[in-house]
Amino acid sequence: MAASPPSAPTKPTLIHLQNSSSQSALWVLEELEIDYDLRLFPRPQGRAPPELKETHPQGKSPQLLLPSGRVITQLSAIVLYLIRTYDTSHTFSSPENDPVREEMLLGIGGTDLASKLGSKLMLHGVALLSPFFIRPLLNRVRKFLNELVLDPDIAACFDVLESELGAQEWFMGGTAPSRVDFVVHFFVGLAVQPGYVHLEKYKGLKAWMERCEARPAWKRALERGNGYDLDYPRQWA
Ligand SMILES: N[C@@H](CCC(=O)N[C@@H](CS)C(=O)NCC(=O)O)C(=O)O
Repeated sequence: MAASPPSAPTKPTLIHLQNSSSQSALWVLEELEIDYDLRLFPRPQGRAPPELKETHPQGKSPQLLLPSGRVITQLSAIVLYLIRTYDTSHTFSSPENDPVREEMLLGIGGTDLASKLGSKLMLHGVALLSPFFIRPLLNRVRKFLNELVLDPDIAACFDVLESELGAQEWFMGGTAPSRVDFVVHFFVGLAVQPGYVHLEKYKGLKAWMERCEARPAWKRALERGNGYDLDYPRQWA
């Protein structure tokens, strides 16, 4: 008997890399309580395995594969797609949300913070992994750049986020996290887990992180994922 052809997928598939921002996409899928498939990948030496290029030329995570064959990349776009498609009761987005403020917060908490943290991590990695005899010199350069640009810029992002959150539970108000919370959570964690930023100074953000991580959907996402250790320098050392 001829084998029946493989059935077409009917649900989205998340490509999830260990210890990465795709944990936030997984969190959203769990919040929405929809049916999805998960492909888990380890992160050897911090890099994505080559299989991720089979579905998108950049080979990064997260990727959301749709039954139509469309591949969505970029955490913020994936979260936008998921909420627009599946959040029909507007739990995670209100039609009254100010889209300009939403983009501004995503820019500060995602793009700005991401670029400075990326540079800070890169300098840290170079200093840790370089031959011992040039390490003192690299550490001096690292200290200089951290003090001159990176730390003040990162602190300014945190100051703005703290003030924008104010007394609200969630960045866009309301009673449940929004796209801003889902995306910014990763970058705050990326600063906090290696000890670059201490949340003692940011009482609102500290309580907000705890609120995010107390959600049953976040806990389920952690169980379904394959690890969420963002202290990359400790892993490199
Ligand atoms: N701007 C992209 C960033 C994608 C990205 O760089 N993802 C990282 C994980 S957080 C990755 O795949 N790194 C593995 C590698 O670069 O090899 C987004 O928002 O999704």
